[in-house]
Amino acid sequence: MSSLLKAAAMLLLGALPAPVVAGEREVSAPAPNIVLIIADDLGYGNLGCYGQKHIKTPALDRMAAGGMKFTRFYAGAPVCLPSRVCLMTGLHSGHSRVRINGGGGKHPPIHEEDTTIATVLKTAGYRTAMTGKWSLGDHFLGCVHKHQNTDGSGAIYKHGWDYYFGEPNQTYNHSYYPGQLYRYDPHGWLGPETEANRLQPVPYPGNKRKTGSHYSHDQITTRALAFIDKARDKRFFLYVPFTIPHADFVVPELEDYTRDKSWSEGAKTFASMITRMDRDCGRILARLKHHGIEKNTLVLFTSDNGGLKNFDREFDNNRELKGFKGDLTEGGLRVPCIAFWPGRIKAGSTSAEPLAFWDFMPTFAELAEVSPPAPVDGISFVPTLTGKGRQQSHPYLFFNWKGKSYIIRGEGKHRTDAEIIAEAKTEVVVPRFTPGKKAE
Ligand SMILES: [Ca+2]
Repeated sequence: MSSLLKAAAMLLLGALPAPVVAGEREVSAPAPNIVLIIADDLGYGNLGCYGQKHIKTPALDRMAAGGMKFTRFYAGAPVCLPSRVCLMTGLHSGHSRVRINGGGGKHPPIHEEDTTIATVLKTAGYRTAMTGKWSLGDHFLGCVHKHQNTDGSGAIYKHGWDYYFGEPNQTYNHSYYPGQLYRYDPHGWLGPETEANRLQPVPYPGNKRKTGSHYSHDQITTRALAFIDKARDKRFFLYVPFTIPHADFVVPELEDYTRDKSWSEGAKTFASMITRMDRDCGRILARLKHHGIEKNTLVLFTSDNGGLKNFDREFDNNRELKGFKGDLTEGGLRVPCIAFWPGRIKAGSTSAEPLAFWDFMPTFAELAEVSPPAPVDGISFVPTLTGKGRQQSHPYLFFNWKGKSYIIRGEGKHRTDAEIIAEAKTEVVVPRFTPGKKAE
């Protein structure tokens, strides 16, 4: 009897068919929501769960205790913009199209033909939202800065986002009391509908760059939480690129535990910024639990590049790792990464699998049951997260920055540096993503 006839017969008999029929393919769990939080310039040693002795990070420590901590996880590059391009496209910096950072308020945008994680997840039916530092394009219709009020290739609406709140320009993010942030909400989920191809300024006339009434990090957090409230009964991808602890070093109030320390005001501020961000990560996790969706939500926390030289004397930002942000070294590239998914990820587990920013794309595509774009440099680390299936390992991790290459060797056959560099820097043609169900 065919399964259809069997089901019809069971319905006629008033019996409910069992959800999984023995001998047939197991029905997989529904695709989870995904929340990806990244800090800006947070070092490998800046969290308690990674050995930090002074800065208090209880929420992220709890997240690690209830989830998985990665000890060999790498950003895409040692600075913000090229690292985030790797994250968004699944390509390492030998293949990604934007490998420089820019500066002075001018930054090269992601290309229009680059496919982002948001675009891929949107094709799988996810609602996609970003609150924070985009960095991958600062020319948008609606921006108050004249040179930015144009329609550039990095415009958010061209890269799969349903909702945005923040400041797209990388440099302007580093003011914590900006004159305005921007919202993009064409569906009107968190306020009046905006136009579909432009940002709408949210002015803060009381803000004077380093002082003011509206601390940008708090504004970003508020929208992230509001989006969870709004999207809780839908499948969603929430990307929260926080701006902490990048300079300026400014915080509304110092944390109590810093007050009696002999640290400089700057160090007290730096520690207080990280603790503030930690608390807000805890609020995001609490909000998921409050809505009863934490067991169907994968939350990841990481940082966009290695830790800073600032306040290293007080806080040993990168522990024993050599170098800092901007360096093509372990200290410039290795970052904390924590994954939390109750019931699916074993609590208190640790993974030393070498993984990198370009692995998010194929991991999220697998969870969403769609194909990642091709070609892609990343590998899915779903087997590591869930403990099911065989984890493929990278033969090497490749980084290119300012004309120099850095190779981290993994498993597999021996290759010389020259062979790896030749392979990793071979130009690839990246076609537009064509959505499709994952092959059986
Ligand atoms: Ca950064």
